[in-house]
Amino acid sequence: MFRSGTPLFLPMLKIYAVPISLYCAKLRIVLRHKQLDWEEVPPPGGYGSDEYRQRVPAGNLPALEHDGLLIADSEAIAEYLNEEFPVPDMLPGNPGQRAHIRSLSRFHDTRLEPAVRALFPHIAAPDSEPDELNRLWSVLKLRLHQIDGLLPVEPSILTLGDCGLPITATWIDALTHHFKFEPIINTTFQNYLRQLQQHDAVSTELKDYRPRLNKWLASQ
Ligand SMILES: N[C@@H](CCC(=O)N[C@@H](CS)C(=O)NCC(=O)O)C(=O)O
Repeated sequence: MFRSGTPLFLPMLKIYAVPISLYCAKLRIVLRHKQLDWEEVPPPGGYGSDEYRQRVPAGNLPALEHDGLLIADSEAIAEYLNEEFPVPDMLPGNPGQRAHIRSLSRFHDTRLEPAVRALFPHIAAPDSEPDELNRLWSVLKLRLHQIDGLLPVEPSILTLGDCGLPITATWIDALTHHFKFEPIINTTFQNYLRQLQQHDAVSTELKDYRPRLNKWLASQ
């Protein structure tokens, strides 16, 4: 069944991605939820290569090629997909509700996830700078505390604001074990994550992603 005005030939969605990338996993949740077909390819020339930068000047992953367009940044891609493939709507509601969804996304991308990423240099040598590691862990705890007030109470509809959080929570969980810290994800956030997993797009992605991440961490 085609929407009226939809051409019979639908250009393929091509995603530049690497399997372990957090933001690529976030984007796959959007693609899965919208039941889209996509082709996932590694960045030409490799991650961080000049060849990839010639194609995608920002050099980051994921990037999307579709219908002559090239877009980098998971959130810009997600919003594009939501407009191009509007069902199911992942940015629903009135302007205020949509602004809430966007603020959750922004908080994830600019505050919570960077606090996780700041820990990456410590993964290979967890005992080398304990004070710095403890400091970074406290920042992450603060970010988790701050996000509480932004979480939807009933995430019965999966929105763009939700898609990064289960992946980042998977990282936090894995790093908690890796660094041998006490768990820091509180009950409110845990309940929210449990409800998100009712969505096939989230549970399917996590089923693939969690073991991949654990394997990668063990190899570091
Ligand atoms: N805000 C960007 C962040 C993307 C990002 O940091 N991607 C990582 C991989 S998970 C990356 O490409 N890092 C290398 C770089 O930025 O050059 C997004 O949402 O896509």
